[in-house]
Amino acid sequence: MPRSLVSLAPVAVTLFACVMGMGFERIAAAAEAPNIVVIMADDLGYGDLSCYGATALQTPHIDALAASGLRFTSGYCSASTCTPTRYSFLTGVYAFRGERTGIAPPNAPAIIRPGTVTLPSLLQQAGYRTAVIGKWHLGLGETEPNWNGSLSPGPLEIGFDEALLLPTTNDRVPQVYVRDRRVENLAADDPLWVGRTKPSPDHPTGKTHRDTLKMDWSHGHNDTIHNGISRIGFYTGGEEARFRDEDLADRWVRESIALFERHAAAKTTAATTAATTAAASDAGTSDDVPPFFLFFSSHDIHVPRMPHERFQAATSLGYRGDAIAQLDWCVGELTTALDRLELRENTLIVFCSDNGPVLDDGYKDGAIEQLGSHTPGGPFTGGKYSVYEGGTRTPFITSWPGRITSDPNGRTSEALVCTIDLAASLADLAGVDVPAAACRDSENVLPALLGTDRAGRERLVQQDNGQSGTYGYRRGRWKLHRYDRGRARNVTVATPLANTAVPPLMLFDLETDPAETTNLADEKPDLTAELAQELQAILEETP
Ligand code: NG6
Ligand code: CA
Repeated sequence: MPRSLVSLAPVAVTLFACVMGMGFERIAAAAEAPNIVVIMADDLGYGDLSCYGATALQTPHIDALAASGLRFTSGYCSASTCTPTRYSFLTGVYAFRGERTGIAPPNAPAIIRPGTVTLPSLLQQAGYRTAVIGKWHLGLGETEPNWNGSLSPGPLEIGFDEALLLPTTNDRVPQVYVRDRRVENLAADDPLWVGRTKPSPDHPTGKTHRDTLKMDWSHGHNDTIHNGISRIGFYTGGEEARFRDEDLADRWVRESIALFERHAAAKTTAATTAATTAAASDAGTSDDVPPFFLFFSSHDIHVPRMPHERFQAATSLGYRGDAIAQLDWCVGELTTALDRLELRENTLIVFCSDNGPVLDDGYKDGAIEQLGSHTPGGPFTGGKYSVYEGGTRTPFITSWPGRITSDPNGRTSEALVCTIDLAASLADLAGVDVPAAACRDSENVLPALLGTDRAGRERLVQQDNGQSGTYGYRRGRWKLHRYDRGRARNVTVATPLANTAVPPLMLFDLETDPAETTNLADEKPDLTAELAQELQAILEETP
């Protein structure tokens, strides 16, 4: 049992605070709360895991995670692209309410401004030690990133105690790690320059040096070349700071396990200190070490899909499948480490994706040619860039062996939950109040996440990108599509750039037609109008 801080021996308090780098008050609230790990995959579709029905490849570690907890069949991310989903995940606010919440370019400034109440800031307030490891893609810096100086504001200004980042996306420049506020391993005499135009006439690009590439591009992605792959945007310098795409997953895993180990070591130290502080009968115990929140933000399976050599050809699906195998390996490494350190029982793991699947997203990596009978979106239509269900209904798994009971056959939940709900739900779990005006679109669905309630939220707005004017709106079994521009993208998962003409409003019955094939708007004009009004009211809602 955690002890009252009032009775903690001063020496022990100082020690814990020093070990975890935090103040006295932050230890208090969270003493009994579990560690939290949110694993967010990139571009992973509903049908991409064997526990969600894939047969062309196996994902044993993610399947085991699902078998140890709950697998959601109506788990969503809030948008079908990365930046808006991540914005909503961290802030609990729909992306259409924010500014610059569309897909962020390489030199985007910090999109979530300091002072914003966020999931990590709430958890910090509850006493958690918070970290983000992996893809960021939410901008850095005041007006643009200062690549050679302090990359502030960034994650450390909105609630993370530490960060190891892929600053943008793996297909956007630059290919460097950012540690907290600085580019890691940046040599003073080799500054990093990042820009939108070719820096010199002889600067090699995917267009001029196409025959040298180890993976060819199919659309876009033909600017600066790094690691034999041309990217979106231009950069020079920072040679020592650059990573190999093949090594990203290993780095995220190594860094995460080191974090778990630091936590376990702090617990051991605290327990030893408590035992040797004989004079204080009610001294602190290892329970007083603050829990951690880790946002494990995998770059897999975003393009360029370039998994480590040991995963190349691990599946018959080409690099897209091999990247899924690598992602599955990551999950296995994390859970194994938590088991080994005896932290698993008291750690809630949430596994999710930032948007639905895409096949050719700019590189010729065999995703279409080697697809065979695999269906990345499972039973759903559309994928990344789309408000059809395939765009946002994605794998969603919760596991907490100490709290969520398991079932050898795997428990499923039909509750409607979304990554946007993690802010309010995890704040509740950590025992901290969300200020009235904050995280306004985040619903507390904690009972659904823990499997004690089958309902979840009633309605959800889905988006494709920041402020695009394209919306999906689910209320129970009904799904409304609204296209202010009369065009839909990526109606089939293999055609991300296709712009299909569509009516401004469509209505589908997800219960009888999960693939959204039959538009019922003409048959049910009243219901269509009612849902359109509800959606409009949410769009216009002011705090
Ligand atoms: C698009 C890119 C795509 C991907 C996406 C962002 C082109 C033609 N397409 O603009 O390859 O980078 O942005 O993906 O450049 S996300 O998952 O980070 O949202
Ligand atoms: Ca993505």
